[in-house]
Amino acid sequence: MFLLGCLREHETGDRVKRSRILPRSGRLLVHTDLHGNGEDFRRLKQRFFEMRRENAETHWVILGDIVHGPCNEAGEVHPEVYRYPDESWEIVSEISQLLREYPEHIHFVLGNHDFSHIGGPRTGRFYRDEAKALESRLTPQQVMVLHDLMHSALFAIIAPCGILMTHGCPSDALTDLAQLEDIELPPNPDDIAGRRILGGLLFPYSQRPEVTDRLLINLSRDDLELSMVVYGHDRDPDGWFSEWDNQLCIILFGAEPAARRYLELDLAARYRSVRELRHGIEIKRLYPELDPLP
Ligand SMILES: [Mn+2]
Repeated sequence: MFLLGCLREHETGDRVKRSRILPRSGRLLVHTDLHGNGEDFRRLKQRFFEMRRENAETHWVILGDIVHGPCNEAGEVHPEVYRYPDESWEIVSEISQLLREYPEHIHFVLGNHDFSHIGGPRTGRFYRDEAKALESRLTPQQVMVLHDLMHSALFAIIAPCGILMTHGCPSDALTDLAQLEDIELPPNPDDIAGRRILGGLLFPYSQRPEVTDRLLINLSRDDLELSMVVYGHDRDPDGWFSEWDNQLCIILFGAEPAARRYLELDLAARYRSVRELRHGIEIKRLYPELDPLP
């Protein structure tokens, strides 16, 4: 038992849950891709606690890519989107702490940048190897906290109000949430099917509408009908886009502050299509005090 105390959760043999179904009442705050932006993170955290004061059943879904901010050169070339200090470590540390305090109400989903720290393909947008660049600035204890958070991450979340939430825009390789529970992190090289499913969740930027329809039908149940995927991973200056009525990408990173968007949803509602989500009510600007972009 003494030894067990020294082991981290994912090393004790306790299975980490990879998917979650949210309750049918309460409020839901959803956003994606922080990429080390501490100002965006603090604004969202403040909003979570405001919503929680109004309704104790408020849930906060963080859809991955919390780490890897821009390099200084990118900040000079595109200051409106990329000039901010990289607070990846501070965000990792705070989310880890918040997950301990609110394990039932805060939900962290793995993104491909997060995955790159625990066996996923290395990303190289701002540095040749962004995982290596971040870890080289951390102490061994901090690296351990970072890896623990990524190892404990979810892969997908369902809200019975009709929404599947993932980091990328998922393929239809996933036919049952139970498939996610067998995928190891880092993935077992022999688990071809599991690697295909995980890749299908983390990397695609869009799908043909019929692929998303198949995915949503496969994951729906008699009492739980899914009508759209909410995801991140992509960038767009408008702060959001929807390719079809069943896919909605919400964007912070890569959009100017005035365009950055996140979602506030009613878990007791029933959203039948992306078109039912209203701007200013469900699709919200993170900085509404700024003049909207033309
Ligand atoms: Mn991504």
